[in-house]
Amino acid sequence: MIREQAVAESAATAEAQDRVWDAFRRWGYLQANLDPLGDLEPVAMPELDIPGSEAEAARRVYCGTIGAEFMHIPDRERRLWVQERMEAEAPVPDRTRILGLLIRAEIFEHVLQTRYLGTKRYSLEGESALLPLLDSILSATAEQGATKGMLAMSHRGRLNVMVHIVGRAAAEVFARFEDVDPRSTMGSGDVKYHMGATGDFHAANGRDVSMHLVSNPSHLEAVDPVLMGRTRAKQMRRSETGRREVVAIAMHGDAAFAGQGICAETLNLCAVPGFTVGGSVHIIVNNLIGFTTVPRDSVSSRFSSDLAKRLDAPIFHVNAEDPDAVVRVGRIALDYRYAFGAPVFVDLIGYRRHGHSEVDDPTITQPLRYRKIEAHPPIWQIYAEKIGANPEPIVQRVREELDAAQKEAQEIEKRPVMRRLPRYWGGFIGGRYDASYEVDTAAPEETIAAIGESLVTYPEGFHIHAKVKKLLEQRLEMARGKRPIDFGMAEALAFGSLVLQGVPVRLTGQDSRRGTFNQRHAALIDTETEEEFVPLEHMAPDQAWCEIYNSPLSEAAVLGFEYGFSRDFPEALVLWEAQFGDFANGAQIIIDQFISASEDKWNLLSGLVLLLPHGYEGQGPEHSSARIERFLQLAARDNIQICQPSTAAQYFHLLRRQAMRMWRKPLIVFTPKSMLRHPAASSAIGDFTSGRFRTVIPDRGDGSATRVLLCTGKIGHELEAERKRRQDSSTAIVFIDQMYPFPEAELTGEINRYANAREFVWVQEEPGNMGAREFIIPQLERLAGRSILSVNRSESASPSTGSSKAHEMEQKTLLTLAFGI
Ligand SMILES: Cc1ncc(C[n+]2csc(CCOP(=O)(O)OP(=O)(O)O)c2C)c(N)n1
Repeated sequence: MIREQAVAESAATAEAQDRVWDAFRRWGYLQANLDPLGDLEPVAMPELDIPGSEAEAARRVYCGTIGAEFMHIPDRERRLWVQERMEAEAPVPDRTRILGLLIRAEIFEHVLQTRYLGTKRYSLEGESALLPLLDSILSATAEQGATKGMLAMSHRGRLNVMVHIVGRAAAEVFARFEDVDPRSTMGSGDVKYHMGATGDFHAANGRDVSMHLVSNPSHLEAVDPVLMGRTRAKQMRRSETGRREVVAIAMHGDAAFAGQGICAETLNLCAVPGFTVGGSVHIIVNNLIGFTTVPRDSVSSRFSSDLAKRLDAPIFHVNAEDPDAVVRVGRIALDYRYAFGAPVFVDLIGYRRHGHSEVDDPTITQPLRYRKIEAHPPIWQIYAEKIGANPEPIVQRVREELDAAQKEAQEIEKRPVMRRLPRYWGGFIGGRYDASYEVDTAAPEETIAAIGESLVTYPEGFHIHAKVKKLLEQRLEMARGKRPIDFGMAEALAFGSLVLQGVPVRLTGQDSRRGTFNQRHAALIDTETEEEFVPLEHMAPDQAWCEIYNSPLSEAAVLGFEYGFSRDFPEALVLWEAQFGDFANGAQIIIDQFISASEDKWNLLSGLVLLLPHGYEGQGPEHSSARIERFLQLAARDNIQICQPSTAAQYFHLLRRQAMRMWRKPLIVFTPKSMLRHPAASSAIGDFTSGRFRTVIPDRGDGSATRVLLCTGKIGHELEAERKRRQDSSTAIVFIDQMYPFPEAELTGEINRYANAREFVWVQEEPGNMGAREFIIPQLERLAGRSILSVNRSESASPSTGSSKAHEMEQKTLLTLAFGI
């Protein structure tokens, strides 16, 4: 009886103890000592006002300099994992290594400050524990078998990280402060704190991890999805071992992480099959300020990391002035990534010693905080004292090393440092277009027939949807030359022929597996089981891979991801599809900052394809225009290609050309909607088995036309129908299927055929302030040596009318004017 009572009592005690610990596991981070300057005050938590030794023990674990947020994770196994690591005894770190890194971080900044007074470097001081943190994470990755660390970060501490983590020579970084010979860089290059860097990290266990810091624009956080896409591509290059070998580490500013929507979009990719990288490590370099703005004005919750709570991921807040805790958290975070293949967050809370850049005076906006900071010793001094080390010899040695590097920098040639591309870029080039790059893109008839057969083949017993079955039967007839080939089939033939040739294909976009316009059906769905079968993955045993994924409902992150992927898979055809071309402007930063400018700024190439459904069909202002005008405005020095294939065969050749040429340039394709199945845009099989992509489709007439209509896309087919209706034999219609690089020779040849022409007219569906007009008319006038008339919708603030009746009237008027101004 007494024994039973004792058992019951001890069970009750254990339960009570558990309740105490659970309270701290759940809420302890809100009372943790996280801010070196004490501005982030503990939250009053009645739940934690618990007396007793058990509470004291729990408080020591959860309210010290680490605040762990993990009780929101639904998976018990993950919670227990974090709990065990937090409640285990803290391992003793290599304090000499930590002190060395802290000193290096700050002396590096001091040398820059004294030698290059007045230039911006975005000092890491106040957050120099970032170096031991990265060191701890990367040393752990080396132990876990990683060979490649992919880093992304913004301005803060970037030069420091380049030298001490990525392994760039300090002299090279200093040389960039000496600036470059302006004649070597006119019109191109970028500032030093945006450039990428490649090198080796020397892990604590003696192994090297090859490092890459991704080039990024000033637009904060825009690089995040690019990092993920690049990581995924590098992982895929290593097949099964990829996830273990390549790790993505993203650093964020606290204000930027809370404020920029692309962070949410990118985080949402983390567990989606087509986009996962097996867990990324995120560090918020949290100095509790963004330029001049304090957290009160930049985030609506307590921590800027709160966005991360949308994921089932742990968040470790850590006081940057306790480097032992910082490196401990780094190790836990990295091990978590490997244990669960899932993302993890470290919120490194420190301060910013100087202004936003070193030319800003922070005492104007935060006088009190900066008074505190001025009186506050640097982290390395506090740490040296804490561990009883004499830092002076190390300080001296580091200073001498950096002084020597600075002298060396003056000897380094003052040319802009452009990135060297990895080996797999060996067979590809950028630069200006040259006609010699063209290749044959036709496919033999037997190949078309064989692809056709595979495209309509599915496993026995597969229950196919009746509508899809009919479509497949039609496709088989197309492949056998019994029916004209439409856009959907042309694309499947392009993909199929490429994978058979060994060229991998990756296409993502919203609803891309079926196709927004019900045109693709890349995946067949069993009507009884919903099992999926992708014929393009089963063409031949030795084919290349083919991945077609539905993406989350994001433009910026998904396009950024695909841009990143294309950067590390140049031999693949990588495509991103917008649901409607209009939505591409949600990814405008990626288009402006990466796709159109990365070769110019960073010497980085990409063969990414954007498929943008475009055309005026009466569906209103939001479903009409992919904004041709904007892409044309971005075009210069052959940086991108801008095309609108007018037929299915043209689309087929364009896609194959993109993959098969050695010239790697982003390709913007305005794709059709209603014309997808239109007979006028369908092509005979002979156009696939011979020919190439034609930049200009000349009129079929003999050149006697007196009126020449020049256009691009759907309107051309409507003009042809109108000409037929009018039985007009004096009007020629010329399609410009490639607007950029401008097909100068082809158009000159075509224009010169019309010696009798009284008028040349540019016809477009778009309003006068949109479409290709502004770009193309001056070019045409230059070639024709005369003025070119224009037919277009009236100038407008929005792309189109919302009324389909009004649309029809406008379209009719366009056609009438085209034939008879
Ligand atoms: C998208 C974007 N908007 C505005 C800016 C201008 N800007 C540069 S740094 C900065 C503050 C960043 O603060 P935080 O993210 O906390 O990083 P910190 O500089 O404090 O390390 C701002 C607003 C920018 N670079 N990018």
